[in-house]
Amino acid sequence: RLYSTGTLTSKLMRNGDERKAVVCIEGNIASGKTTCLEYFSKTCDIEVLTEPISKWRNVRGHNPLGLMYQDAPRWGLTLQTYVQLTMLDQHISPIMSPIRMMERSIYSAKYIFVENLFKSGKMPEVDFAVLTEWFEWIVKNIDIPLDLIVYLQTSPQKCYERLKMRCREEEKVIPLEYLEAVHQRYEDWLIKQTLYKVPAPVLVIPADHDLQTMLKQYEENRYRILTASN
Ligand code: TTP
Ligand code: MG
Repeated sequence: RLYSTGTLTSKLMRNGDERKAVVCIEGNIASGKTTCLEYFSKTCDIEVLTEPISKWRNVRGHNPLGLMYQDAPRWGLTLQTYVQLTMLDQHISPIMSPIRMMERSIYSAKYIFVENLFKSGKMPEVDFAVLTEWFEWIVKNIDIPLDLIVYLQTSPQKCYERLKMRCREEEKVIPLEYLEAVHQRYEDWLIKQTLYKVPAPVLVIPADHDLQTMLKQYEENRYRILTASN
């Protein structure tokens, strides 16, 4: 069923709840987060923040993302410090519409990627300690609005196929095992909920399907997603 954003907005107002809703799209590398955001940005009037990956590939002429994939122990801290800054910058930017959707969050940067680098022995303990201090200071002192996490749940194999197909230069070195590790961390965080505090309710959408089926599922979940703050 189709719900126009206008209807939803007036529904929110009628309920006397004018709070703006923030929805984060989460999932493995190449799980389809950007496609999901594009679908909603085209079909309703919401604010969509795409991931600042172009910044991670070019900060004043340097490419921390590429450096990290070439030599994780040396450059992991550099990349993750910058990822944390750019995600925070997005989280605290003024919300311009009743509903904001964004790709990932400061939480997955820490809980998935930083922890994975450290646990797999690719990040020195002191780098991990400094990043963790920064992260904890941020979430303690800065308000990060978040109403719903949409988890695009994939198999690592499917992400591997999509990653190979899209062929992002920096990512050519990624082995299947890396996607398996990221997947495991996501499952522990958002499904088993054993790892860390989950900062918002989680909506799981199975995301191994072809594009047509995925779009249909987004349509089916539209209402739930767009009324995230209720
Ligand atoms: P993703 O955030 O997974 O974005 P994507 O565009 O690949 O996903 P989708 O296809 O679902 O839209 O990752 C972007 C790249 O940045 C990827 O190579 C993983 C890397 N990355 C890190 O190394 N550390 C981090 O903290 C984050 C958030 C990403
Ligand atoms: Mg993307």
